[in-house]
Amino acid sequence: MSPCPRPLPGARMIAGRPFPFRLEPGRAALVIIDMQRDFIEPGGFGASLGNDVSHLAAAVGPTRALLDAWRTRAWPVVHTRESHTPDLSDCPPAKRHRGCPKLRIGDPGPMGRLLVRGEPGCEIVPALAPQPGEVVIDKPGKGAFFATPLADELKRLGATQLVFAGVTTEVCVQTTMREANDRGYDGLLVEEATASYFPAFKAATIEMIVAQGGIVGWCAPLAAVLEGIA
Ligand code: C5J
Repeated sequence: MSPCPRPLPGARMIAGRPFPFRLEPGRAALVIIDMQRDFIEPGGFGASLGNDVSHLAAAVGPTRALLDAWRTRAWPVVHTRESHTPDLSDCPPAKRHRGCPKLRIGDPGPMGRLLVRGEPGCEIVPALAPQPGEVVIDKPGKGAFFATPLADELKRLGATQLVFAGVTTEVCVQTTMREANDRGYDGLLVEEATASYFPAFKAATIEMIVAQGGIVGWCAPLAAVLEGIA
């Protein structure tokens, strides 16, 4: 029986689930979701919701390893930030007023106004700071395609496959992966390069993605991705 999927000349086979992922060099963008201080560090938006932010730190190093691999090869890199304009005109009241957090989006905290563009907390953590030439998408929603130029940017870059890292696994990462899937992209989530405030939710999300023959996409360990593209 022939392997599924069949290797193509020039493609790199990544040992993923539920099947090997056939990565096409230069056409696979690394999409790093919301690795912002507001989610990862104490005092930010994630902490204001009552989360234990220490769970997210583990994803920074593996994401950096992916970023280095993509940068070395000059493959496309996209960073996203969940963020709002200072007047909050792009933040629906339903989002701002949900629940009973200590601080709401736009309120001043130790790292500036929560999830507001230009504030220190809204920035991507220093280890993953975008470099010139890399795309940065400010997104008002959980999904990175909603109300953003992401699709146009991917077209400009010639990207047809998306390799995902970032936080949080079951919220913005999974939402974006599902949006991408519906738009015809092949998506691969790198397991150590994503994290959740709830480790059980991360594990469940990975299972949801790969179930039913990869109904949302693929998942693979970092080592398999680095080995596959080496
Ligand atoms: C959340 C995100 N969890 N980036 N945002 O509100 O996942």
